[in-house]
Amino acid sequence: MSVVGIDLGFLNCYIGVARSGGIETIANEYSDRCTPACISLGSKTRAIGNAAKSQIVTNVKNTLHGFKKLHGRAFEDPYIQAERAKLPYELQKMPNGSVGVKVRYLDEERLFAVEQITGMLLAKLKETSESALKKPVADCVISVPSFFTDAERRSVMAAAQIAGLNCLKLMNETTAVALAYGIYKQDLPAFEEKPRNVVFVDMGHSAYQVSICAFNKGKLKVLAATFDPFLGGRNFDEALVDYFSEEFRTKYKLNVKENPRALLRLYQECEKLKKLMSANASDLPLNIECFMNDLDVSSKMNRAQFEQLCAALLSRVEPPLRAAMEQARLQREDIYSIEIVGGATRIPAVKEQISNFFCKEISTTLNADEAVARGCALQCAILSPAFKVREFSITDVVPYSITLRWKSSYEEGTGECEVFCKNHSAPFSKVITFHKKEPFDLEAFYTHPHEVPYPDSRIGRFTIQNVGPQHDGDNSKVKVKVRVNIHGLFSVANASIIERQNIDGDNNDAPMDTESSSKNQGREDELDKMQVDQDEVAQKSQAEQQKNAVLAKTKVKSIDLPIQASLYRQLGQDLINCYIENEGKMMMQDKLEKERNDAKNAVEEYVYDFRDKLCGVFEKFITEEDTNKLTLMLEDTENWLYEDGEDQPKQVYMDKLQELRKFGQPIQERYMEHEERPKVLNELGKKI
Ligand code: ATP
Ligand code: K
Ligand code: MG
Repeated sequence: MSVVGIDLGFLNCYIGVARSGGIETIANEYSDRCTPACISLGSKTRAIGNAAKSQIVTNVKNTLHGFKKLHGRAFEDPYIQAERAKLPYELQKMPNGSVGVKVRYLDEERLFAVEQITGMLLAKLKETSESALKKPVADCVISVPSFFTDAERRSVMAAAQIAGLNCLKLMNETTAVALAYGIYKQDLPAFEEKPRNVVFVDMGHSAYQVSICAFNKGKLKVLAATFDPFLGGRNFDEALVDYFSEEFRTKYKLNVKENPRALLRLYQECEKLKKLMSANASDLPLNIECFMNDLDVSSKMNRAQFEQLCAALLSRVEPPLRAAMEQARLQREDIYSIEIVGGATRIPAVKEQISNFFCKEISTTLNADEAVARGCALQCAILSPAFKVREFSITDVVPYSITLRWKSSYEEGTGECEVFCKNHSAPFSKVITFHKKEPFDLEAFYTHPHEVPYPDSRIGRFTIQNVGPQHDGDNSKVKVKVRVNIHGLFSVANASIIERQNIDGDNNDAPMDTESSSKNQGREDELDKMQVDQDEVAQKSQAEQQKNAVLAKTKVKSIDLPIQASLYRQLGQDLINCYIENEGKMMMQDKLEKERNDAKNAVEEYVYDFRDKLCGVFEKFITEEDTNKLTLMLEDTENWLYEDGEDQPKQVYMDKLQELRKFGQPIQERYMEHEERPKVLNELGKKI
């Protein structure tokens, strides 16, 4: 079984794998360990990753990038509408209200859901892993930003399913980094000692995330996770693009923003310039040939100007750091080190902001590009039963507080209760007891909508079914288990009704309710008890309850209740299955197209090789007349490849190759025979 971790970046994806020797990141077919999050749809095939990136400027409307944060959102979402105005390809509303892209693919107009797009990317990463590991890959851990809401997480899960991946865990990016940091540290404080507090900062292309983790030997606990979901390298690129567009407007009378190709090229050049400015403080040139209207443009900038231009962005570095320290209730002197990752933390002014805030040097010992993928691979190794890895326990946090609301059955209005506070440990389960006579609804939502970078605070509605009064007409006691699971997803995991029965009734060994004696005191409270148990503990306490059964006066039976869940922006499994089928078809199409191209290339190669040999090694084995005839035939074939033979079915190329071989083969044989003869004679000579 293979163990794979995927950093699903906004711009750059990496794959970590666990092998017996440790964790490594693997390279794709371009010997590149970074696979661009880019997909280009063509009239015959899809290009994914590096091959797609090179088509951003040439196939503007059908080359997709920057789609990571289109997940789990409604088309009308203000974020989506803002992105839509800037993206060079067309976003469109899906029938279910979520986000899709409209492209031309296989010479037809097609609409793809964002889950399908990310599914294509993940399928590519799966394929890259499989060819590196030389075995099938399904189990994996995929990274997501710590600020992703349930809807966004579920949407990424659907994409994984479409790609044929079995995602064992959606792992928060900064937590993956923390694991990559901690697992090999030999000198972490012992279990009972004061933990080592480390700050992790990740600024990528699209987002900025901070977390503070407490480490002890064999464990890490996230204390706080904060973020600016809208601050990343792309914002710095945008500042440069705006600046130069304005300059080119006055200097060259060009309207860059109206020309998508020119704008994309300017983005690419500005990103390069930004990176150069990280290494060099002096004036650096920006030159673009044939930029617009056959005009070459040029300008320059230095680091000081850049920092001035980006002052507003740079001022956004500190607040999440401050918030994280406040939420973790730590002072600067409690921090052991500050570890930074993510491409945009290479900007000197960003680093400076961070180190100034902590009054401390920052550490860059982690691999800034690969730490997330490595952490995910480590997590996958820990979760995989097939892999031996050092024990390491990871406790993450709930990013936003979650509240449950229910309709009260005995009074007007509703009741509600916060079930998870911000930064609460996760994964985690809690049991809540209700007293109800009839089925009831629980609505889960984010308590403080303004804290959530998402316009809708709904998580889902859970209907607890089959609830009725007890035999005596009293309210029934219903236990509901709410949970934030390993992926960071909230759910009502199960519900059961506790039925009291007269002890003289039937005589089975149903467990008895030890709490029944105190039942009458808490009666008016519908929600009388919230048990707070970590998962394992919860299971144990249930077992203990059963053991204690004899103590009670009444007998109780616990019956599981069906729960009908309707999750906000959830894709139905039918739709996902349909996407899975479609992905399979597209993969098949890509495979056939590749085979067709390979067959065509084989003809071309044969032509070149044959021609070389005709006036080389074959010369002695063929008459001049035949040489001329064959040369002509090769020339015809070459011309055919560029004209009528440009675009033919695979079989046509195979037949063509066969035909050429009919002429080539006899000459090749004569030649080989000649080559072998001296060797054979030599061998014979030795024997004699
Ligand atoms: P996200 O984490 O938002 O999903 P990502 O993981 O794809 O995005 P990274 O690969 O961490 O992003 O970082 C890419 C960003 O880092 C780009 O904006 C890139 O221009 C920037 N970057 C990379 N190297 C440098 C550098 N030397 N100086 C400045 N910026 C850099
Ligand atoms: K990345
Ligand atoms: Mg990243």
